[in-house]
Amino acid sequence: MARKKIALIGSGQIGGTLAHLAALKELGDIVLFDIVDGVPQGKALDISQAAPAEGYDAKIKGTSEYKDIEGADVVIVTAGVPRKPGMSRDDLLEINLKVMEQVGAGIAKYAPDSFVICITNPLDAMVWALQKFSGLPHNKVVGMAGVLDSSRFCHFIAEELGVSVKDVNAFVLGGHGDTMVPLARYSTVAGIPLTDIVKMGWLSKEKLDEIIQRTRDGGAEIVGLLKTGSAFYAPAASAIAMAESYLKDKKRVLPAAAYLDGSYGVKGCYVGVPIIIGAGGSEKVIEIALNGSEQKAFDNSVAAVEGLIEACKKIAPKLA
Ligand code: A3D
Repeated sequence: MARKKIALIGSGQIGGTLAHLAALKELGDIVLFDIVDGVPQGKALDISQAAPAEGYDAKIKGTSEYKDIEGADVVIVTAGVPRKPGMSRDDLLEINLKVMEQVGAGIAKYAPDSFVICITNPLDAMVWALQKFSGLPHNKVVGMAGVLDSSRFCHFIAEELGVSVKDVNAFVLGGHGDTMVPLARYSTVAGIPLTDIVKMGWLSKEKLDEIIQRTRDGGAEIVGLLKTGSAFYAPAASAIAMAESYLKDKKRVLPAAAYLDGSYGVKGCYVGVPIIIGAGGSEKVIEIALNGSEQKAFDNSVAAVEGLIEACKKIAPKLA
């Protein structure tokens, strides 16, 4: 069986890390694409030269031509600009929307059968626009944010309780922004919901609230520390988990920005919800029951995403 092909549109901080992780996991051959000539070629050569030391087999090519992504099984999109300190994800809307138009055209022409994972911010609006610009089916275009946000939540919980991250399962719903909804009731340590862990006195309510807020601000905390650019190791690892689930038909249940056509009472936009990712792409949206305050927080998050989509339509009327 021929190796799978993974195309990475954008070869910056996340793109380079994605290429390295995909190679280490031997997910397939890799094409790094970027408009800045030399960067994808340089990173491809560097990662290829790490192969003998690491012992992986993968062909890695750097390119500035869309035709090289032809036939890709998975396309992961990070093209665009990241945040600088003081900027919100939404400040990137106008510039990254133009980038999505070019990327969508490239995917439509050369990789129309691929599974597309968008990472470019503001995530929920960009994945919506990328699906429109590419014309690929909704189940084949998803956004990566929930795995990352949940991973951050997990890390903070595991660190606070002094337990292995392997035993922590955390859930974050909604848009990837300040309105995201970390769900304590559906987040567990070895199956015990965090709400029960608070009742048991293992974690205080104040500490849990602090962790929830730190999760919401997780991206900004790293932007503030790095000063140039935003997080890239954890975002790349999160997208690779999604790509692997698709390529190996693992049917993992992962939170991701998925197209909602009525579930959760939402129609026509991408929002972070749990989905099953398998060979069919986004195979099923899992609709979990929300209580009053969770529903309110989710609705608030959906409203923020809808606002961004309206802003996209104003900038690019053909999306309307
Ligand atoms: P960066 O290192 O700047 O890489 C972006 C790359 O995109 C650069 O190499 C650019 O040359 C390239 N690029 C720009 N325009 C185009 C174009 N038209 N076609 C192809 N390539 C282009 O950024 P990064 O890798 O750190 O981040 C990439 C994106 O991911 C940004 O929008 C971030 O805000 C976003 N991001 C999202 C998350 C989520 O959880 C959703 C987390 C972290 C970063």
